[in-house]
Amino acid sequence: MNNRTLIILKPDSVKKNVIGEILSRFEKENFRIAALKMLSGSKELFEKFYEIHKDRPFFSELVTWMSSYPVVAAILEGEDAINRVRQIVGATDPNEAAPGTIRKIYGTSKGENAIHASDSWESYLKESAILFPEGVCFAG
Ligand code: IDP
Ligand code: MG
Repeated sequence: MNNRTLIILKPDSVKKNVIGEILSRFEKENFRIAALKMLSGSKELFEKFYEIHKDRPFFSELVTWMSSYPVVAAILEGEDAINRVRQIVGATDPNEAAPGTIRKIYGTSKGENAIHASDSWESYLKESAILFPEGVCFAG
């Protein structure tokens, strides 16, 4: 399966007041928003979410930052969603991201890079179970 993915508009995007702009970009790229919420996640929630990075030097900074301010999480539905959304999102470091990608437009640093997007179907299943345990609100 590859027709859904999960994104998080990170604290920097919410602070910059570009939630609508970024969601609109995905709608224009033919994705449907299948679930959507704003949340203030705890450190524990983001420790679980980013568990794969627990031994990386930036882990503590990342978890503290993600839990420091509200974020917006969404499940996007569309053909080849995982790969297409990662392309639209761009490289982790906004300085290295291709022109026109969300991280190039809105990101400021490798840490504060505007948006998260699932990197595989397995990641999507894990991430959506954490952030949307109630499931999607809409399909099709
Ligand atoms: P990705 O989000 O492009 O998949 P990952 O390497 O999986 O990038 O890292 C997860 C998140 O951790 C990044 O989006 C970024 O917010 C943060 N991060 C990654 N590398 C660094 C770093 O070197 N310094 C600070 N934060 C980082
Ligand atoms: Mg990643």
